Amino acid sequence: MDLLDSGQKFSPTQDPDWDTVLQFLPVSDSKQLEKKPGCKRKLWVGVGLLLSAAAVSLVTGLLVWHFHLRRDVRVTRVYIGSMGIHDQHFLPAYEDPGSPQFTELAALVKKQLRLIYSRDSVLTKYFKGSSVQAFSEGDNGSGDGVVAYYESEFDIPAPQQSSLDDAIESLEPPGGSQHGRQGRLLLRPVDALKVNNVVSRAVDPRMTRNSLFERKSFNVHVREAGLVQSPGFPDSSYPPNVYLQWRLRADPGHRVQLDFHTLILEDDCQQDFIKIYDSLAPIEHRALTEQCGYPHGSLSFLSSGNVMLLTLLTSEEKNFPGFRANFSQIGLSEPKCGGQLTGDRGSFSSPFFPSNYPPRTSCVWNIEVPKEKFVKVQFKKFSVGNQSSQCPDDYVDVGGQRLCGRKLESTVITSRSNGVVVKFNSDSSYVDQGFHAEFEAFVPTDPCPGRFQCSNNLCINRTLQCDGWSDCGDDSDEFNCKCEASQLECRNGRCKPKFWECNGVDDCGDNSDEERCVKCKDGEFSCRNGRCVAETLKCDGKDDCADGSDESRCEKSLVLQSCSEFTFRCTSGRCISKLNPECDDEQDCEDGSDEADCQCGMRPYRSSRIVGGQDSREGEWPWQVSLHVRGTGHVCGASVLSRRWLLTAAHCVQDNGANKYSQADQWEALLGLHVQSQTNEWTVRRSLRRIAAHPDYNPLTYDNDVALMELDANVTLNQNIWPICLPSPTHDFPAGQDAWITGWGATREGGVGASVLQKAVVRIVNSTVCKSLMSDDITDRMLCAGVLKGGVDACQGDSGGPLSVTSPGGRVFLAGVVSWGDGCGRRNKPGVYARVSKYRRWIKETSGV
Ligand code: 4AZ
Repeated sequence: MDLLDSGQKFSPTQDPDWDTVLQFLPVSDSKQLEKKPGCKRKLWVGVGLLLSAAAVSLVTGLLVWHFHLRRDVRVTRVYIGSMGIHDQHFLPAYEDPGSPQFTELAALVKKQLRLIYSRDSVLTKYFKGSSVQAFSEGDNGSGDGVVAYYESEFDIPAPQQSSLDDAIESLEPPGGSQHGRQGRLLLRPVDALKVNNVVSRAVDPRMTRNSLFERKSFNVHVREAGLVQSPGFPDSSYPPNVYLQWRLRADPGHRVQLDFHTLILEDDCQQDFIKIYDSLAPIEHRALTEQCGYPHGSLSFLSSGNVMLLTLLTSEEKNFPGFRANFSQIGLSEPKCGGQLTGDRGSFSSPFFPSNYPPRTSCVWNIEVPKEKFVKVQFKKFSVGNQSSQCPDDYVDVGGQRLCGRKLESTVITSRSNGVVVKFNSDSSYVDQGFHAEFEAFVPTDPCPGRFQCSNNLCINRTLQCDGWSDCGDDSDEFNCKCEASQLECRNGRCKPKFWECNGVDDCGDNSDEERCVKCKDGEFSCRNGRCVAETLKCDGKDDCADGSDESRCEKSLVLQSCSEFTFRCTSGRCISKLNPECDDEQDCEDGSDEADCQCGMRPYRSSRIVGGQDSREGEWPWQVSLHVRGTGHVCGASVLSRRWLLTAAHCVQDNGANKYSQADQWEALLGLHVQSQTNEWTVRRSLRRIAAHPDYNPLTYDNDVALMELDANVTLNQNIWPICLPSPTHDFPAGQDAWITGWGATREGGVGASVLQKAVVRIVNSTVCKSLMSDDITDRMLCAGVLKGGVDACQGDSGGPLSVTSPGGRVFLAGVVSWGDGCGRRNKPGVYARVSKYRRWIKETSGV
């Protein structure tokens, strides 16, 4: 029996529709009956009565069946497992299921399983048969011993399934693998195998779905590096209803390494997913990861031994591009983890960081600093297993203190002597990215010389104390502060710049900076022009404020009598009251113009330099363009508006001495690019036909810093090239809203550009606040965004690129074009962007988009 080819077994209790059979009973429609006159009416009444009687008997029958007969309905349960056999040597022929050696050992394994099950009355009674899927070298990698991967099938009355599960689980103690480590003899006959680590688990129900009509497995040796990909990749989507397995084997004494280059599946893991196992069989407690959608974390995986299983399951609907992954093998002893660390400072990481650590790994670091000093260990990145109080799975232990889960701010632990032992441990399933830590020696009497000591033992510059920002990560630098005259005192004791009061953003964190600003009375609405009108007049279709602001944020759209700077104008000239109605998948204008030209702002395959950013995933920002000056390389960013038009910054296309940047032939646009100097099948390189900088661009003030670029030929849109939506002139991007910046610019002020496209999230900054922060150089055609605490910003080389905002409907709009700033990532210095909504008309007139 090969379960991969045997299809799903009938299992009524797993069928979610099972108890909803009654919904198919005929329903009589009383209204219809009343409408028919005379004898027709009687006839219908008769039919109705008959149908009702039939329905009642059907229900009764079903209930009788449900409560009595169903007891006899038998279901097939399949368990999957592995068995360590330590009196056998692994033979190369065991890799081939067609070889006589495979068949011979498989027969012994099946016999052994039958014997194991015979010791339990439930298992013996319902056991049907076993099959062996594969063998691998013994777990210790020495070539001694063999591991067999098998499936066992049981045929059992439906109500007794749980007793079968219990019996299977009780074959070995919880945690499984310790059982019989010494090689307990489980079989008395002469052909007995010496087995240990017998582990069985019920198969993941998704893997036995009825609809799976193609089940296939592939054997891959990873000695020579190569790649695996889903069927059809990259030209077409993966097929529906398949269950595919790739059994990856490395040489003995090696690990399998699997790095995903692309992974784009349906968002719903119940439908399509990949699952990777540290085993050759899909045994749950050896699962390393399960992924679906468009994952963001590290996608590099390592096995603990020389085997790994990659599975792909797909459903009927919504099939996506799939995956491509590189495989290779590396020696089991690489890299060395743990060891002796000495000196005043140093750093260490979990094995393979920033790739995921392998399962079943332990490392110990002995840190020793000069006598009379103590040790401070600071975790810069930490993502180790699940957060729980006991940390029973994967953990880091620092001097007896266990840490697990995800730590967003840096965590600091100090010792009470000049030495500390740090241990790392990963269990047999579900791996994570791990950690990166630094250690430092300090004098106990003066732990932060010349600096402020946070409650969490971090040291920060004294100037950062009481500046309104939490620099310690635990707020301790912002407690017990005396606010200066230029600061407002929040209720929670924090001090914030005065001009942040009443700016519509909760800067204090307890909203106290926004509470004392209500200018209108209770029951009144405050208009943007400062007027107060009765709350009841809001969204009534009339412009009561006289600036339209009482009609601009309405759930339902009303056709208004007058237009204003806050209302959306349909092509017909009529205005509607709904906020940002364009491309929200609901028709609001009578002429449908709010939903015209909406093939934009979606990642085609998602169902959903930057300072302080992180690598983006390929295809995540399909409107991002890299503009290259011929012979120089990347200079600026741009956004795709259509198959033919790009939008960038006017300051990118100004002549500069001998460099004629205003001329189209100087430039090359790279669309669908992810890594600089690495093009692939989705990348399109285009020359420009025309550049149109905004006629009112001011090179001194950077006002109107936008330029359109026409490509020499239309591009074909693909999964990595897609237009972003343009906001209408009245589109509102409120202060405080999240926005994304993307680009290949410098990763710090004065630094060099990034190779992989970077992304970072910033917030729209209130214009009044921005004007005071940027010494009034901000015009109404500019928009500020940033993280005022500092550290996250666009920088040189990001210019011309997009500031993208995701609308509630999931579409992405181009809120701004990266323009200028006071340095990069400085505190209280947001980035300045050209406000795209101000150029909607000019874009239409110049490009037709
Ligand atoms: C630049 O030089 C640049 N921090 C772009 C953006 C910012 C600063 C400089 C904003 O292209």
